[in-house]
Amino acid sequence: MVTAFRSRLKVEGEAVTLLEGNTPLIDCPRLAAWACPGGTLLVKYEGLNPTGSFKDRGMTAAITQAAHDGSRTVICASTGNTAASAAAYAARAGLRCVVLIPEGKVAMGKLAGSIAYGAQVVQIDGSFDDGLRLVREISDKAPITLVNSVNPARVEGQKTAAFEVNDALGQAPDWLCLPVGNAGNISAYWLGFVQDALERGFGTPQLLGGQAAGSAPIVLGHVVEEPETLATAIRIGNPARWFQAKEALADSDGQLWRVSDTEIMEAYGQLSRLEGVFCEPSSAAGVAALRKSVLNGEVEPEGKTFVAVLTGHGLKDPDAAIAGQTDSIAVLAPTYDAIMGVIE
Ligand code: AN7
Repeated sequence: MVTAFRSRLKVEGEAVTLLEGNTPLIDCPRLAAWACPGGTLLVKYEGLNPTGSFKDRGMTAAITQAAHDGSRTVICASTGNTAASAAAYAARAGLRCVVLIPEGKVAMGKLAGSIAYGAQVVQIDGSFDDGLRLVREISDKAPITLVNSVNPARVEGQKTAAFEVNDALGQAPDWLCLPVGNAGNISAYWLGFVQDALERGFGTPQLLGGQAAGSAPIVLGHVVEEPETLATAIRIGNPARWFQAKEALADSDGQLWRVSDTEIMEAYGQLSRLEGVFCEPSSAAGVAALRKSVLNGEVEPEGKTFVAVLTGHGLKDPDAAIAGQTDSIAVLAPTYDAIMGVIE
């Protein structure tokens, strides 16, 4: 667990940790010129956590608490990153881990993680939302601990990201931009910022969330029965922390945008091509929402500081990066002239 913050988190037990957290906050001036001209844009590169996503912050806390409580088995439903993270921390604690994933909708790097860390992987012919309903029922009826973000320890651990942003900037940013799926992360950031405001006197940012257009229940105000998006991590139609996300958005005077897959993939491409920062498609939804809000005149970027949370590493979803691109990579004769022929 992010040891420096341990005393500020409501979690009991000897830490089950992979030394998560302490991720870099990277200044991205070229991306800022594209997304929020006149403003400063920094990205919190959460893909550099041990299993490649922000989920490790909450998972170290949830598994620490589960082990302390004497649990032998943990379970989660997942679009992929929660599963990989739960699998790793359960392995570290010697607990059994079961993960439910929607068949065919989990990116390769996430599935690889869950398998490598030794979880029991169960695919369901259904959505993430079906999976979450099932694991709630299973954890109610059987002695199995639920480690989705409805578990309060998850949110405790995830708050550390807000503390780190404040530490790095010496104050809260004006805006915090992030993707919204099951809405655990946006809820946790808000709790973290509010706690830091009380305990250390930092201000609080306005929150700016992005939901994929085909999976935007909170923006639309109703459950989406069959969510669809290329950003499979946030392919969620009935978020568990819907109410908390609404509250956080209202309390922070925030905004929540619906961004199309095209807008998400554009932001995803700009991040890696303009700044050398490779995230998975879902992670770019916060940047896409920022650009959209600026283009629509709803956010005035001049002189403002924006932090965009990049929730997962680009290598989680190699298929998204190479889709349609491999055919254009020529195979040449291994000669000087052939190679120079395409460089010049
Ligand atoms: C890369 O792994 O829900 O709004 O089961 O993997 O806190 O759900 C993942 C979510 C954003 C959305 N970016 O965060 C799961 C899962 C990435 C993610 C989100 C997820 P929440």
